[in-house]
Amino acid sequence: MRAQGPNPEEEMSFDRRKFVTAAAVTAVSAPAILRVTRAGAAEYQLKIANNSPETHPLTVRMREAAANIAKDTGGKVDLQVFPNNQLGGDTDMLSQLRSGALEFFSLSGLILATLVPAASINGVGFAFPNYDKVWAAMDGDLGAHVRAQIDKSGLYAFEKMWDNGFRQITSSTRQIKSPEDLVGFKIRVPPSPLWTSMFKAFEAAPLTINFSEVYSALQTKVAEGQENPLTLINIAKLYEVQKYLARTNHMWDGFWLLANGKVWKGLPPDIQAAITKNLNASAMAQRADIAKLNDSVEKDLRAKGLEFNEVDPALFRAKLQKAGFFAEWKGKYGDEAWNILEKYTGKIA
Ligand code: X2X
Repeated sequence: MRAQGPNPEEEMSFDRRKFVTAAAVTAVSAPAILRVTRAGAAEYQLKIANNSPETHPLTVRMREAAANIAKDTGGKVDLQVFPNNQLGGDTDMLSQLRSGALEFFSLSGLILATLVPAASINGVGFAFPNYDKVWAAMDGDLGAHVRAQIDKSGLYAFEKMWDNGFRQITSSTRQIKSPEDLVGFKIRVPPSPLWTSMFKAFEAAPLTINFSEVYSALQTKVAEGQENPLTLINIAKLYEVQKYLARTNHMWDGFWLLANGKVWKGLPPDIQAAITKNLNASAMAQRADIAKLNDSVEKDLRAKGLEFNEVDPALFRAKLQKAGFFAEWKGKYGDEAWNILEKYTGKIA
């Protein structure tokens, strides 16, 4: 080491070399996160992507995080935001994340379950009664359990999940008032075994379609209906191609903010700290945004012509129970995980 104080220029280029070498020996597909650029330009150009429109709180708060990360790192990190499936549907973006072509990505735990089976556990039908229980679980032991599994998959998950919401069923053809109305119903579901299993248990006809294709699938009537939280239904303008909305609250769904594991581990600790701090802070703000929107979005959607109806969730839950849905998924997750879930939700089945 030098006897005198380090020259900042030298220090920086030493770090760069070290980083390039580490990336070259560990990464098969050499995630291209480092650009040696002119003085003053960002050292780390990283991409973060999602499936939600520009005005959705998920995107708005990602942009906020990116701006704060640039500020906190003195411009060293340039986190470029690609919202609204600009880089492809969720399935594509997950592949890109795994290969390192994409560095950061928010993904529903249920879809992540195609890679990390434990990650769909929060979506078990009618498990969560309200947000207090959701955040206690996901910020607590249930989230920790899932994150440990994500870690083993070669991805990295930040501590704070982002909200998608409690999901509701929409339809262009018929009102869903009781479980019988779902029989034979052509409903789009996201790519995830839990979703397909649940709507098969309702005797519906689930079609697996990425969100990037949902609007057109509904418009062309390939699918009669879909299910999503109110805020997304509103912001993605699904009311333009749907007539009815049933307040089923059939599951809570949220986004894990994920990083490619090798890319993440290759970043220096101070950069990691700045990214972590700001992504987690923006996640908390994003949850509050959705909570606020939840107060007004129903009125908004009604005004746009969507016809709402309430349902008795007990009837829907009973149908799942009778179909063996809970027993099947308890078996898949295992007793340990199921017990952690029920610690927060109370006895599910
Ligand atoms: O695909 C969906 O429906 C969405 C946007 O809610 C998810 O990300 C799971």
